[in-house]
Amino acid sequence: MQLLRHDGPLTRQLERTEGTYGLGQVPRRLAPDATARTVCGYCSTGCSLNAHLRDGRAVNLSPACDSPVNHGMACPKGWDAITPLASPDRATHAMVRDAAGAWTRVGWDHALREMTSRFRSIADRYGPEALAFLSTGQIPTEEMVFLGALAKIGMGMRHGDGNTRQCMATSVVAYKEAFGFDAPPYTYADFEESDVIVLAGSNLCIAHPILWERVTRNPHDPEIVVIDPRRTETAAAATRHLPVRPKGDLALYYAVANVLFERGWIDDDFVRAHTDGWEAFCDHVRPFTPEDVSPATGLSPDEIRSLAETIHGGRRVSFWWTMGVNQGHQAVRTAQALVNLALLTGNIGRPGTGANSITGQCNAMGSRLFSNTTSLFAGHDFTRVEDREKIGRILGVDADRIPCENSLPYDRILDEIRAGRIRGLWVVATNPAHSWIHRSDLREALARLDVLVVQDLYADTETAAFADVFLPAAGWGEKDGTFINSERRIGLTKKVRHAPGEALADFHIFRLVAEYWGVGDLFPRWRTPEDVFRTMQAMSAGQPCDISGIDGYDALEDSTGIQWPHPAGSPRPAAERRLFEDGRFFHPSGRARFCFEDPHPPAECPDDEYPLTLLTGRGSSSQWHTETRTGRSPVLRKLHPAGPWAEIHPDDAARLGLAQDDWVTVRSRRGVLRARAVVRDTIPAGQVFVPMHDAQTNELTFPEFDPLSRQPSYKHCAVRLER
Ligand SMILES: Nc1nc2c(c(=O)[nH]1)N[C@H]1C(S)=C(S)[C@@H](COP(=O)(O)OP(=O)(O)OC[C@H]3O[C@@H](n4cnc5c(=O)[nH]c(N)nc54)[C@H](O)[C@@H]3O)O[C@H]1N2
Ligand SMILES: Nc1nc2c(c(=O)[nH]1)N[C@H]1C(S)=C(S)[C@@H](COP(=O)(O)OP(=O)(O)OC[C@H]3O[C@@H](n4cnc5c(=O)[nH]c(N)nc54)[C@H](O)[C@@H]3O)O[C@H]1N2
Ligand code: SF4
Ligand SMILES: [Mo]
Repeated sequence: MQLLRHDGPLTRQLERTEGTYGLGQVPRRLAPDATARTVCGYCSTGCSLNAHLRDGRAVNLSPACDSPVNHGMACPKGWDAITPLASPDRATHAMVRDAAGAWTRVGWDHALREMTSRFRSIADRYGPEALAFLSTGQIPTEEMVFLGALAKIGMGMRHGDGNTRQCMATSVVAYKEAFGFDAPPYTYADFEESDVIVLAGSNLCIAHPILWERVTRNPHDPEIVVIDPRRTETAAAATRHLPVRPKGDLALYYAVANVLFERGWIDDDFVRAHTDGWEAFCDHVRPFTPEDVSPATGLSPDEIRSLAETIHGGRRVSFWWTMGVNQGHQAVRTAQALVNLALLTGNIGRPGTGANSITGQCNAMGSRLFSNTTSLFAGHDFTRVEDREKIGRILGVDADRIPCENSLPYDRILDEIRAGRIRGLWVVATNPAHSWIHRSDLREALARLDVLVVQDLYADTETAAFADVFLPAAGWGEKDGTFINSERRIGLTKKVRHAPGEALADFHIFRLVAEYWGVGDLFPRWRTPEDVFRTMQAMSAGQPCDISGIDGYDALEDSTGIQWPHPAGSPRPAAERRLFEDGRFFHPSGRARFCFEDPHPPAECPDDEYPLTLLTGRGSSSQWHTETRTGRSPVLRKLHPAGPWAEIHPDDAARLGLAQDDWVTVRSRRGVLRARAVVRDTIPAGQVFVPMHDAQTNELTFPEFDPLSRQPSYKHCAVRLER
């Protein structure tokens, strides 16, 4: 079978390295019956897994015991990660839509010509700004680098963003402003070394089960405070639950700071030596007394004071947050309010401390640093000429080819599509027609495009339904590369089986698109992911995320993953490291900054017509997002209730005469969801929780965004229930 008719040097080389898709061949570098260490491709915990090969393909997985990440543990998704890959409905061939709108199966040559010629005619007519891409936190960093370089330097695109906007943008901005760089400071050992653990808007038991296992290994009998409107699995297992009113966090953390100042419970020496802006912050929080904020937070003044006392009483206090904080209308300031508490009390840079944002996807951290979307490679700045020149030199391209402006954020890219100014879109490893906030807006935008290219493992996703060209991709386990986990650990993920049919690694798809676009020679040194890794190392030199000291993939293979930074010439890194041990932050002054702002209510609050607040989030540890992968595993499907469900307080259920398991309609001003009622007092009266895994959920959500991070506020809108 001939892979490609196009006869450039890259395609010829690709055929040599991949063969005719290499079906049945032994993956490179591995013996046919080897056990290969790899990193899980679902969540950002980054569990180390052993893939057990028979005749050259992985038949089973087990958690690695010697890993400092997971200590021999894995959650159901990790154990069963092969099943979705082996599913018979994997996409095996490229497809294009015919004039009648039906899919036609085509070869790569046809699909790539179709994609590049249609993109080219848009660029010729409207300029390259009329093309954009949306990518992901779920492919190896090397693939992100290739896409970022190809799209923005090779093809001249200006705009490209990723699903990390839906997820981590808030933490990125919060850290950049507070610390001077997007730098989560912790190492997972901190979960075991704290005597007080504050989990804000994080359902660790469900979303990061192995990190919760790390908490349970803590020998210091820690106080575990969960701040979440719902009594989640995590809250139920904690020592204290503070059922904050939705979006009451900002006022709450300011009130805690107020108490700390009032009582003189701040670490004066640390604050004076290592921070800027604390006096102004002290003035700012003065009006936020526990009494005043009690209604907005839904907590009693005593509960608020007691939280301050607990923080003061702890010697090693760690603050952790996830989407309950990041997805909000004032999310950046809320994340920074937690950072401020850590700074005020000197709880940073020591074991068991930190202001710690937990990431979501396996490689969200890779995307934040290397996808060339919101920042230029390795945390550089598109708008700085020195940065463009440095990156241009390393890539061997003229710095003038690198955009000198930042990309539009995701929601603005959609606005541009609606306005007809972006006409061609390339969607890689994300399913926004399900996951985007108020998804009907996005679906309407997708329908307006001249050309939509979707690159995925499966052709039946909600987003692929809108595509004109579909490119079949190899998934996790079917390609090599690196992921960066929540604690900044870079680990190798490996090809342990072959992708089905003609599906190719995203890496190779990008190389082919480069060649078909006529810019294959821009990246002559990038034949393998490891070549790109070497370039990433060079780009990172001198940055806070410097990884120039890692001796390529061999060093990663010989270790249990290496946390950044590891600059060239630095000593062999310890297994666990945290940042800021010397009290120096990344601002030029070396000091951290207090950042703050007055709280205000979300745009859509409950009223007479829609009297309930809708919260959304993860439903179970066996479901992953839009369920393209986990939905294909019979085992994982058995581990959660079938169909959409809505968690409803008994009082709200009684008012409607709803019983357990009854069908209920959840209606917002924008759409409806039919779900089974789960009636229980784990949710406060006046609130409803719906998992994000059903596509209808985002029919309901209200498109409000944090003004600084442009992250969607998925966890607040008004709904009503109907029988
Ligand atoms: N099983 C599974 N694990 C996953 C994922 C998955 O899809 N499935 N996805 C991964 C990804 S990408 C991410 S980003 C993480 C997300 O991990 P988490 O953020 O832990 O998960 P969520 O359920 O989205 O939200 C956490 C909690 O925020 C609460 N919350 C809602 N509003 C507020 C509020 O105003 N204040 C506070 N304090 N809390 C609030 C919700 O009740 C919810 O329990 O999970 C990762 N892990
Ligand atoms: N209501 C509500 N909505 C939410 C959230 C919420 O809490 N509430 N959370 C938001 C958050 S935090 C996130 S991160 C997003 C996630 O939203 P999405 O990114 O849309 O969700 P996924 O299902 O993970 O989509 C990943 C897609 O990539 C494909 N894929 C997987 N691996 C590969 C690969 O190697 N290559 C290629 N080409 N494709 C691959 C999968 O088949 C799937 O179609 O959802 C957001 N949406
Ligand atoms: S906790 Fe996360 S990284 Fe670990 S096995 Fe589960 S999904 Fe994979
Ligand atoms: Mo996420």
